[in-house]
Amino acid sequence: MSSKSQLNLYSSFRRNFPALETVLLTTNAGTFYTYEDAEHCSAQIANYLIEMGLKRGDRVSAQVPKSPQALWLYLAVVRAGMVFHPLNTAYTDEELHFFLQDAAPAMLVCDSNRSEALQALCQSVGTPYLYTLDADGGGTLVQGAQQCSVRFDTAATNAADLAALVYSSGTTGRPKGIMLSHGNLVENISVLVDYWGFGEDDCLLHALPIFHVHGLFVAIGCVLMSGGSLRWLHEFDVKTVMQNLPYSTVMMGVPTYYTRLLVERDFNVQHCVRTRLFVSGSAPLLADTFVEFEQRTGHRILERYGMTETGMNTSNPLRGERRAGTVGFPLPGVEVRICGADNNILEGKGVGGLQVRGSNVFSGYWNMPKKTAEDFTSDGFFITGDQACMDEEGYISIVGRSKDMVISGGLNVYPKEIELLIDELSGVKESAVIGLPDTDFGEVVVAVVVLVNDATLSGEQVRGALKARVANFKVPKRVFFVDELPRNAMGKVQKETMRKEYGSKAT
Ligand code: MLC
Ligand code: AMP
Repeated sequence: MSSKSQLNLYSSFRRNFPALETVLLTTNAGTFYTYEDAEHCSAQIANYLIEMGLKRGDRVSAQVPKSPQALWLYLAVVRAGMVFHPLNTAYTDEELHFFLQDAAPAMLVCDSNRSEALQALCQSVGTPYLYTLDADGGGTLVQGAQQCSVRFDTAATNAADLAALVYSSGTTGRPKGIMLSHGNLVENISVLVDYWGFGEDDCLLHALPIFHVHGLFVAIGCVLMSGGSLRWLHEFDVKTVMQNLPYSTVMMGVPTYYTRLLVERDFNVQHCVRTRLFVSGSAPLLADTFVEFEQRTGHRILERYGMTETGMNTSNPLRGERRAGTVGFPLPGVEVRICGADNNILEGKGVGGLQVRGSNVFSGYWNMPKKTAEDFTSDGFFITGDQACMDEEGYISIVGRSKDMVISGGLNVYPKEIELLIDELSGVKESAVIGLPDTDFGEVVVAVVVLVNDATLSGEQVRGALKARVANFKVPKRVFFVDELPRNAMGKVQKETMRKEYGSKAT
């Protein structure tokens, strides 16, 4: 596919829609929405955005609770050739301030209960429009769009045009906007539909948030690209998942979803009577979880590996052997190589940095050409920052990270961002943030803090100060106070030493 070829993600979905009266989505309350609802409601919102004067390429930022209407908004933005910018609902006003300033959207859509606070924020950063969309689908956006036509000619975008801007934090503490094109998304989703055997008979249990690649592009994408349906839960609640699983053929989740299911003593094979496939990703799935899940249900969880920057890169096979502790093979069209420190290709021997190349890989970071250049090799491979190895049969395992990052319940936390905030607190000399193993979240964020002489500060005070500034999942679950941080001869803080020391004390 050339970057100039005409392509729109929505049009690619639309070509695979079944008869429009077919049910696309059923909520836990039993309300259902058809493909016609998706087509008509997204058309109305797209018309409304254009009526307001928004243009192709404009960013539309959305910090909205999960609802079918939030899905229509995403489809509308893509149809109109605008750029969808999803935001974690846990982000604080301070975090939003950065995102709005950086992405410079033409519109922010938020929950009504946040609109007053965000009105002032929009004014201060110059975001022209603020609309609301609530968990029940109400709010000014849908209300306004209702008078618009249900017909809309999807924009004739090119493969290289941006469809989405998704932020991830960085090792410097400054989040980066990842530019994803229509081509990136169509290519990756089409490959997944084939590789995982999606079809019209599939019903996917959707409990993931829709502000990340996993829930938004992978899970919803596979369904819309194959004409299947969604069992739509507004969050992951284990009891509700168990009630809905018997109606579902596929479930996708982060490892915490599977460990939480296994904690339920009455979760068993009966819940999985219709399910043909369980997919896990976004964080490492422990071999123990894989084994226990198979013992309990007879299903071998299919683990895959991806990133916001690349979509999905590797996957265990649908039909061949799925191996615990591995993320399988490179997906069709994705080139994967493992390289040593001097960028030499390891040819299957030993652990090295994982690099990927393919039309799934993003075009760069928003307004950060220098960072973009740093993260690509001269021959166009993206340096993922993950450490991997490959066994003799070609199965790849992710064994570590060269980037300082914690993944907690499938959400990434960059220690630097939190350390900078802790260091600003009065009485703090310095701090180190690390991830420690946790049976529920996989890893949890923990802070190790050195106070200045005579300062008194409690762990709860540190946590309280952080809660006011960053999303909850980034707030350290524990705070340890020490006289000094362990350092090597070069003065570099030894996080591995701390992980060993505090590993047993964290949970
Ligand atoms: C919530 N909390 C978390 C947390 N989620 N803390 C650490 N890590 C998390 N992931 C906070 C809550 O705010 C609360 O704080 C306390 O921890 C307990 O919350 P909980 O009720 O147990 O959490 P819950 O609401 O059930 O959420 C947990 C979760 C959720 C695992 C269900 O985080 C989730 O759905 N995660 C999926 C994330 C995801 O989609 N990742 C994909 C990224 S895309 P307090 O202070 O109130 O007690 C990607 C690419 C790829 O990575 O390859 O897919
Ligand atoms: P994100 O920035 O949220 O897209 O997270 C991407 C990161 O999640 C990757 O770089 C990996 O470190 C991690 N990741 C995703 N899937 C897996 C997996 N199956 N096993 C281990 N790590 C994973």
